Amino acid sequence: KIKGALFDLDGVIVDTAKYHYLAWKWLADQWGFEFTESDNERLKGVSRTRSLEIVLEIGGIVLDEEEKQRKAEEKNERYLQYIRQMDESELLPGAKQYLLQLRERGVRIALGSASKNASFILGKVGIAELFDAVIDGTKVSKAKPDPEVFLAGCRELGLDPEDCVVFEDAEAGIAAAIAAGIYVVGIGRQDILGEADLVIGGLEELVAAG
Ligand code: G16
Ligand code: MG
Repeated sequence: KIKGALFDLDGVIVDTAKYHYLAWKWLADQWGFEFTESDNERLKGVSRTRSLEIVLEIGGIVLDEEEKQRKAEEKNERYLQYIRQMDESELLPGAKQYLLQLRERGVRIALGSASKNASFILGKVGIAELFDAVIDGTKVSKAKPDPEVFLAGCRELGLDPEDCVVFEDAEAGIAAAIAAGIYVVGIGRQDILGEADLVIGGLEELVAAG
């Protein structure tokens, strides 16, 4: 029986990938190269710093450490302009209902996200109080596929990994859950997330299943 559930944020609870995309594209436009939605797939679940490195690689641009830090900050400022506008309507289908169902069953809930803006976003969409623990990019040093974020989540919930389940939309996140020894449900496409123990289209399928 499951005692704890760990949720990724972007792609599982909200679709912030579109705002990350717009903010990175804004930087790419300034540099004068094309940054496509398919390029953006490579940034999902990846830390801000690593995302910038991928974007620079796509554009063939070389920056020193100081410039990289400045550009990462500029991207984040732009991203914040989008997420400041977020509200409950941006929750993905079934997300809130499923969290409420789990709470009714006494399952403890943690967030396991790479984002440094995770707590802010949970507040904006009005579900911060549904989480017993929030592990995000401000708390971990090793990014997914390292298991650190999910192991820290289990620890904060006071549960063993084998009593928990992870919900993830990114390959790196699924690899992180597997490395942590946690049962993992992939949210998205079977052909991309085949490593997961189970793949579903979205949390609304679990709400329907009851
Ligand atoms: C999310 C996104 C990534 C983003 C990362 C860091 O991860 O999927 O694209 O680069 O957070 O975000 P920030 O710049 O806000 O710190 P997750 O783990 O929630 O899917
Ligand atoms: Mg994700």
